[in-house]
Amino acid sequence: MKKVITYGSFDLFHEGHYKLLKRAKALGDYLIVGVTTEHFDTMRGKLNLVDPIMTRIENVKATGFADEIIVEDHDGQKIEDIQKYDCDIFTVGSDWTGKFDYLNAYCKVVYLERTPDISSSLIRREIGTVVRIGIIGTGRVAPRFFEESSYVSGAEVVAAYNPDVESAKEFNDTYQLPTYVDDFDTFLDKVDALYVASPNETHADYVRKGLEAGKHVLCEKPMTFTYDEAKELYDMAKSKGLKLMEGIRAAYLPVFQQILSTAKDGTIGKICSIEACFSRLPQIGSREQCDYKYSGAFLEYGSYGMLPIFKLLGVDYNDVEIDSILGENKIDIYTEARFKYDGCIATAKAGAGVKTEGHLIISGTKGYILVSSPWWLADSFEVRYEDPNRIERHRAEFQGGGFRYEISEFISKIKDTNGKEYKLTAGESRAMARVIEKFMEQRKQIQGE
Ligand code: C2G
Repeated sequence: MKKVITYGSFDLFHEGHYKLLKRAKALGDYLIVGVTTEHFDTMRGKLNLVDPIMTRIENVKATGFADEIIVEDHDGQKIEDIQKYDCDIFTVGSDWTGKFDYLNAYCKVVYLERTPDISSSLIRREIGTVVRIGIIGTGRVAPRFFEESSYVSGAEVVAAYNPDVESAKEFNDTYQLPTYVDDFDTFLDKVDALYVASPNETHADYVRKGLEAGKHVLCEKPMTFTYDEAKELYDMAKSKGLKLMEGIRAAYLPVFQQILSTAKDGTIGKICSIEACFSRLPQIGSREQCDYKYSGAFLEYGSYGMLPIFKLLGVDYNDVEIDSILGENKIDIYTEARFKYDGCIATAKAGAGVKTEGHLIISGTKGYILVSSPWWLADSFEVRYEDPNRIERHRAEFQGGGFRYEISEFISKIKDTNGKEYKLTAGESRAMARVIEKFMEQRKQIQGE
């Protein structure tokens, strides 16, 4: 008996999938179909599938071609399955030509011609599940957002706005966006959602304007400089049924959820100390070095440090002390925010002109979690104990620059109107604004304005 195996997500099951399975079955006598889990698709950077796994399995089953259906949930599983099920042929569509040649060592590999002009992405567009995104601010981060958004199903960047018309035009040309408009209201008409990546002091106004126009908003950190304004904006979003999300990338990386779970499940005992550092040496003349009012170490990177602290210890700390080392124009080149909780001290360190190790250490009564630099872009972490030989290593891969997970979360939130937020809540984001407000008050006193 000739055994054939194939894999896929089979999201929004269509004719291309049907034909592939039919031809796969015809290659042998017995067909095994591996359907991917959501977790596996996230790890391989295929984000925002529409159908849940049970629906996708049912759809494969309904074709009648599969003699057996299995679930694919990790890298390297194909080799295991081929050996375990003693398969003669591995097959997949021609969009993968060459990618699975390494399986020839285990069985015959056949690439079947992909059915043209049909794909899950096209269907998503037809049924209107694509979120049209407009980027505000076409500076350093916008190109990265654009590139990574192309990996998120259901997200499409359609326009970019910048009051500096030349910069917007250049961005439009480079990325060949379908629409170019220099009028802000017309720009808003073209989109369902906004990504705000403009200078820090303009964030809140753009968010407000977007929400007023009925758009969902993903805003770069810091969204506001005051607690009240953060509250006002989140309240406004809620009352209008819109999604508002602060873009602190680390919160959405696959590894971060694992770090939090490990820290909370008792592995390291009671958490007594958290130290989270983020530093970068700014380029000469850059915003981080020169904009002494709205930039500097803490405004640029402080949110990263506060993230694991608020996620693990909550936002009701007893006290916070903020101290800075100042550079030219009294801009902070290094800032530490020390939070005191009952039984725990936590420090967020931010450097823009001072280089620190960019680690995250969560210390407990039984052991500690070490996330090596750069912790905000980690794909692994360690749990360590008194015995230096006892080290538990955890891995959680991510694809690309890690941005796509944040974009994916934004799109999921927009689509899932009832979904509970948990990766970065409005409450945590507001709490960060409260600390930033305190920092800004101290800055004003120091800078004498
Ligand atoms: N397919 C096709 N014609 C289309 C679309 C898809 O023949 N128009 C094929 C794909 O090449 C694949 C199968 O249908 O063999 C399932 O496609 P997807 O659901 O997109 O799954 P994919 O991401 O290709 O996963 O481990 C997973 C596998 O690597 C393939």
